Amino acid sequence: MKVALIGCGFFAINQLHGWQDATGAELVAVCDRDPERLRLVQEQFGVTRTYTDARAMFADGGIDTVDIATTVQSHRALVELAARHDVHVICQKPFAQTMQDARAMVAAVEATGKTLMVHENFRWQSAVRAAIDALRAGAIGEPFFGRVSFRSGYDVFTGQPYLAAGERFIIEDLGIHILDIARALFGDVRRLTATTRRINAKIEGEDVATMLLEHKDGVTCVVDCSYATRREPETFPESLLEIDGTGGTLRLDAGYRLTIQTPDGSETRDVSPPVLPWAERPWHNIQESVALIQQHFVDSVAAGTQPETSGADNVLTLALVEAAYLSAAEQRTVELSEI
Ligand code: NAD
Ligand code: 89Y
Repeated sequence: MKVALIGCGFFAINQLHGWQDATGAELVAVCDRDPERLRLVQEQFGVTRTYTDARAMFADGGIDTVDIATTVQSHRALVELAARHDVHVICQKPFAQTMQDARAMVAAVEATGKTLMVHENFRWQSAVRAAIDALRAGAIGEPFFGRVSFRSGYDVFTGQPYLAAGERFIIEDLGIHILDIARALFGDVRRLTATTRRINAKIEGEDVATMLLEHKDGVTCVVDCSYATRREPETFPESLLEIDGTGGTLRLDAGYRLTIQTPDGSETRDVSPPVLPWAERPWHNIQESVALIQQHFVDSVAAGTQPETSGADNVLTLALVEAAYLSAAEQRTVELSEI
């Protein structure tokens, strides 16, 4: 699979390493409208085909898949451009600024018969995946309660300054991943209630969000996110889990400790992610999930199957984001059928 990447910014470095490590894929071109970013990436990764304009890159051809690693404002135009050139598409989260844009992008790629995946990688973090696998294997029976929690005081604004400037912050940027983990664990959602707060006066958007999800299969789940929580140990970027089931409980605690308790006893496993050769703490958890989701994409296309976080699937995660903002603004429970 010949892969081209658009948007050589802060996070794309991980994706470029992921492509170098992937089996069955080759990075053939990179594009960034900023020539300086392009130069840095060309030097680091030795890619010879470089472009400041995505249209010129597609016009030159020789691309099977485009990996869009830009921020959300450019996603729709780039996904539709890619669809016009009949290539498979990966698009970073948040997929779209509106549900209308998200649905239009899904339709545009669907019409070509190519594969569209949203780079929704948190469910691929190996510790989270260990919990998903245990739950799906029935380790604690039928789940009826869940808590998916991400609370941190880590400074994300130095690396990603745009996060401080948006009217929306934590639900759109980070909560989207945590909501997606809830979907991976408990399936789709019927209704949602949310509250938000802004604690950090130096940013525009909300940095605390607490959401109550009623899943269609009967699970009640609390999804709580904060970038205003200063505590030791600092757990960035760990997602912590507590799940009660009819046959036991499952916890993913700080330090990547997975505990499963049943009437037969309690077992705790260390499910720490590896630190890949190009990764660094504390980001290694996210970085490994980037490599894993990209390999999953290559394998899905080769097998002719849909990736877990296909465009159509991710529209349902995006709907939770929209429902949470609507719920917080109108101080009411939102039915997902409204979104
Ligand atoms: P960034 O601003 O550092 O990088 C974006 C790059 O895209 C910039 O270099 C910019 O010049 C380029 N660009 C923008 N529009 C372009 C266009 N039309 N054509 C060519 N180049 C263009 O942003 P970032 O922090 O790297 O974030 C990128 C995306 O990754 C965001 O959507 C963010 O939410 C997401 N992200 C995901 C994760 C994750 O774990 N999945 C983590 C961090 C960031
Ligand atoms: O942009 C965010 C993401 O997707 O994961 C963590 C992050 O970098 C900061 O919240």
